[in-house]
Amino acid sequence: MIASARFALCIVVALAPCAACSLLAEPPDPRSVLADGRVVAADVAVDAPPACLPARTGEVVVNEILARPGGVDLDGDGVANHRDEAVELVFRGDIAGHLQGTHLWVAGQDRGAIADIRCLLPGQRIVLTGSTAGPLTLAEGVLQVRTAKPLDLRDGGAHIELRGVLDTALGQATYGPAVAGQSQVRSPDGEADAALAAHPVIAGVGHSVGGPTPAEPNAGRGGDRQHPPRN
Ligand SMILES: [Ca+2]
Ligand SMILES: [Ca+2]
Repeated sequence: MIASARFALCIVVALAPCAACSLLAEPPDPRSVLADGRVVAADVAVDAPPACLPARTGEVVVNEILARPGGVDLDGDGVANHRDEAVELVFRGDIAGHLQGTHLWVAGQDRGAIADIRCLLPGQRIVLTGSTAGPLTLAEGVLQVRTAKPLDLRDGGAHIELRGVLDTALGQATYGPAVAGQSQVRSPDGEADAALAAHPVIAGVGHSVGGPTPAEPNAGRGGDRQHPPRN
C-alpha cells in the first residue's frame, strides 16, 4: 500500500508541472486594459491564423495623421487627450491582406505590433490607434486596429512607417508640426504619392479619421491605379 501511495504521489508530482505549462500556454487575454483601468474587448481573437496573406511592400497608404487631437475626443470616452491620436490607413493591395504582426515606427521608436487577423479588402480604410484608445464608432467597413503601445505621435512632426512581417515598409509618411484638432491628410485623399496637407476645417472639424476628406478629391476604393512591385 505504501509503495502504491508513493507511486501515486510521484504521478501527481510529475503531472503538476504539465498542468501549469498548459495554463501558461493559453492564448493571451484578448482584452485590452486602458490607462484609466477600463477593460475593452478586442475586436477579434488573436490566436487564429489569418485567412489571407500579409500586406506587402507599399500596399498601405498612410493617409491621415491626427497627431495632436486638441479637443477631439475620437474614442468618445469623454476625454480628449493623447489617447485620441490616430493614423488613418488605406489598403491598396489588389487582393486581401492582413496587418497581423506589422509594427508601427514613429521617429525611430517601435510602437509595437498590430495583433489583428482580419483580412483587408482593396480600398478598405483602417484607423490605427494606440493600445489605450477605446473602441471607435466607425462607418460600416472601416476597421480599427491597435498597436501594442500608445502611438506617441510627436506634436512637432515625425517620420512614421509601417513595417510588415517581412520587415519591409508597407507604407510611410513624414508629417510636419501638428495643429491642435487638425490632422494632416493626403490630397487627393487616398493617394500614396500625394503630399500631406493640413486637413480642411469645416464647421469646426479639422479631421476625417475613418472617412474620406470632405470637399476634396477622393481616390475611391482601390483597383484604379498601378501597384508597386511585389516583394
Ligand atoms: Ca478620448
Ligand atoms: Ca480621412
